[in-house]
Amino acid sequence: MSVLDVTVFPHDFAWGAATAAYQIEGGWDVDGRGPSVWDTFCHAKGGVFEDHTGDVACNSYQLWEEDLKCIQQLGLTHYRLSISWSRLLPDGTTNHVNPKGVAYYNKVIDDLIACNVKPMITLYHMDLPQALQDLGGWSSTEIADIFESYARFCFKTFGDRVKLWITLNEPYVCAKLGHEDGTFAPGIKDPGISVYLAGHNMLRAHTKAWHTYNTHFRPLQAGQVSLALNSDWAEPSDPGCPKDAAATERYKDFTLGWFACPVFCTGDYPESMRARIESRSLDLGYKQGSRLPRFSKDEPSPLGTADFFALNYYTSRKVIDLNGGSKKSELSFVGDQGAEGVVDPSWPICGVHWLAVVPDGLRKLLKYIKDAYTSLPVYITENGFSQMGPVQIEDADRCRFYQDTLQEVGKAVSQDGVNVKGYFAWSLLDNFEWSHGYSVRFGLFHVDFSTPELKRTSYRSGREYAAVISKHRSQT
Ligand code: PNW
Repeated sequence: MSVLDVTVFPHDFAWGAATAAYQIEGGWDVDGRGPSVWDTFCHAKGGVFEDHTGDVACNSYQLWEEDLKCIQQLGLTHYRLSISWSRLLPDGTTNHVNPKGVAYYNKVIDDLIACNVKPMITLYHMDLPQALQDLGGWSSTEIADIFESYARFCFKTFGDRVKLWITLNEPYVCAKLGHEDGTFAPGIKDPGISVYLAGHNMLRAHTKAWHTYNTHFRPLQAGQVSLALNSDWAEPSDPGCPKDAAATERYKDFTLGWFACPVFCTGDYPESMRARIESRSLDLGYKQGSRLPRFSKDEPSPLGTADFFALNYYTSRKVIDLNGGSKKSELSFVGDQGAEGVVDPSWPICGVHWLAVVPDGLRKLLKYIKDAYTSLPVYITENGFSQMGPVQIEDADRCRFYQDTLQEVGKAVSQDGVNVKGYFAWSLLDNFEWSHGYSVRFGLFHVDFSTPELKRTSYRSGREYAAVISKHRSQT
């Protein structure tokens, strides 16, 4: 990656890679871990490519030290990992703490710090304890307080060493794929209803956890807490068409704004969501009150509950207006949105079908976040490129992708004045890619899933990322 000008990145820039517990840990039923919704979803069969499961995954529960070697080989300054809630608290509540779970994460955190790598910890990355799903999961009101207790436990146990926290990863994906489309655990298909309830309770849970940290832990621990929001960059399919332009604004509101507006702007959902969901509920004869819940005056507001902006960016979309189409009369999230995102035929697709490679979309999105939402520092908490089919250790396309993307991030910093504090590649390792199982590889390190050793081997992109990091660290 010789052409990349690394001097544009601030001297304390966080160079990271990210993973998530269910996608790498394995050890699903050992040492007192309770099941999560993804264990149930995978074991039920039919929802995941060739019925793959995370039972073993990269076996990072036992092979953590191999992961640490990869982290050191890359020269990362930061590593983003998630805690398996049900490994720590097998039934999801602090009534039962699993000491082996506590010991595992203590070791990971201590090892990272001993190697001068700062941990960024995600409390929830799609893997709700099954015991809590049995109580209604994210659709139940009580989940927010249960999450707050879990977060408090983690802050108390690990917060002396962990200074960067993400409460929830991608509430959009968890709510939409898990409760509307049913393609992610817990596999609920309840179009147009559960999606908003789940999203709402996630925001309530995040809000409570942030306040707990702010009041009880920040004074002593001095860390920062946010939630990781995913968003595509979106532009009108036909830039001259006012309907497409309006649809694009709705698309952004329903994706990023759904969570960013309550936290960074107004304390409530975007106006467009309120208006659309309410009027469509009336039109479609839905009588059980608003499908988009209201924030109660008796609870703290989500407004101001993030200390930085955490962005997961993968791809971009061209948006077409859907108001005249078949979705008009359908009770669904996409019908409410009245917009559909499509892939521009000129964009290359990498691996998974939804992942069009559009590095400059990240620069545009960063500028949009600064202009529309907040001037708080931004961490890009996920961004990556997938491979399908035959393994290519010499992954020239992925190398080009990281080079182009980091160049765009550099422009956002130097030309657009966006305060980008760090970049986390998704992912450190090839891992369990949710409904695609192991058929899609996002790693900087290849994992050989065909042998029990699960050997990690650096892709060329891993070596090039290491070179960028080392160059930046030697120049600044
Ligand atoms: C993110 N989609 O999820 C997650 O945070 C990671 O766990 C995941 O491995 C990564 O992106 C790559 O997919 C997404 O279907 C999962 O649009 C699915 C989608 C988007 C993001």
